[in-house]
Amino acid sequence: MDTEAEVKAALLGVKVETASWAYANSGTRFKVFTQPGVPRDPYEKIDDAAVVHRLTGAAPTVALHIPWDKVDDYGQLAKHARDQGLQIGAINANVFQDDDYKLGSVCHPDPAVRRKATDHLLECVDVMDATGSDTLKLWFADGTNYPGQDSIRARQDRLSEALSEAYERLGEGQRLLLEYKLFEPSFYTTDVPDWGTSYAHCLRLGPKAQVVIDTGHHAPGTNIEFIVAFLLREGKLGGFDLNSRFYADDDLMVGAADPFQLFRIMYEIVAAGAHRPEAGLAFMLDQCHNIEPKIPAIIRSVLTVQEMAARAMTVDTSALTAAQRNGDVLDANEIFMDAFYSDLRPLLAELRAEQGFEADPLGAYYQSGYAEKIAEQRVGGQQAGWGA
Ligand code: PSV
Ligand code: MN
Ligand code: MN
Repeated sequence: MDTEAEVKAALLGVKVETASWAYANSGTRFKVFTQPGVPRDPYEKIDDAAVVHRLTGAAPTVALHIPWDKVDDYGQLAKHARDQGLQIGAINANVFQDDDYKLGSVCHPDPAVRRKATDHLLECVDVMDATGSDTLKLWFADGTNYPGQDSIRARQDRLSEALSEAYERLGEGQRLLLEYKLFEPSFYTTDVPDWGTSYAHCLRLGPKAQVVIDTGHHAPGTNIEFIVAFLLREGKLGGFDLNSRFYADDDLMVGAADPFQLFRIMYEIVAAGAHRPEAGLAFMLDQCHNIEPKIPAIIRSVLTVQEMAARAMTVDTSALTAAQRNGDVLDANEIFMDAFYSDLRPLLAELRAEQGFEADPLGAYYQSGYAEKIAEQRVGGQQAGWGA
């Protein structure tokens, strides 16, 4: 993009989806640390998401996880969101927390368990209908721990069957995103371990099925931007679960471990024109704020995504293309790095102020008294699903 005005206009289209569970207490299997003021129900999680959007102007949707966010009336919950300027984002299915799922959910050897799991996926589409969500997000903890435990091939057949049923249930304007993860909780085979497996299933399902990349779900050293570029070319990338990791599925704040990786991912998105809202890429945060205050951490994460998107937009593409064509390796790399090293926080602050949002959302949050208010009003905050 050539001018500052073009970058600003493009940035207005980059929106980040926050996750309901990130506002709740979380931890590891060793300990869940509770924090003051944490939401007691899904309504209060939406209240917190609304605060993040009011301050940043960049987080207009919030993802739900069912049954973590189970309520009697989903229409009412969606209205509660709308009244505060928010929409319900992806509906995340949860087929990993019941005792029945010890050997898997949709890939379980017992057809009765598979039926129960598939019914939950269908129920999640009902939640989409009731809330106006257009995205069903599926991650399966399915897999095996020991060689010989189950048939790898039969499990793929069972997966395919359940996915088809969920896919057929999707209505007009609704889509399914299939998330992959290398390992955990299964340690020998995982039924959707990588983007290739997810891609193959999505391809077979049809145009309403796309891959979602959780940035924490790869083997160390995996080149995620390559996966991004490839899937975008095929029209099969639906979105991201953004977070960062040092070791495995750490779920730390996006950009904390490797901001350069986030920049490289954003560059591929911008290069493909997929930062535009019409491309339908969902930039979701899937993070756990175990030891840091949650709302400020989420605000910071939203700003980090914007910051790296902004830097990616300022790559001098004509100079880069010329250098690439000339085979000028050093020049090409320097042009790329120049954009990565440019600090665009002032531009983003200016843009926010122009749009009537906070130039300094974090400062404004600390001054707003919201943290003190919720700490006083909310006693016995909810725990996200982890570590229960
Ligand atoms: C699994 O590790 C995962 O990334 C999936 O997206 C789950 O739904 C999510 O974590 C919950 O945080
Ligand atoms: Mn995820
Ligand atoms: Mn994960």
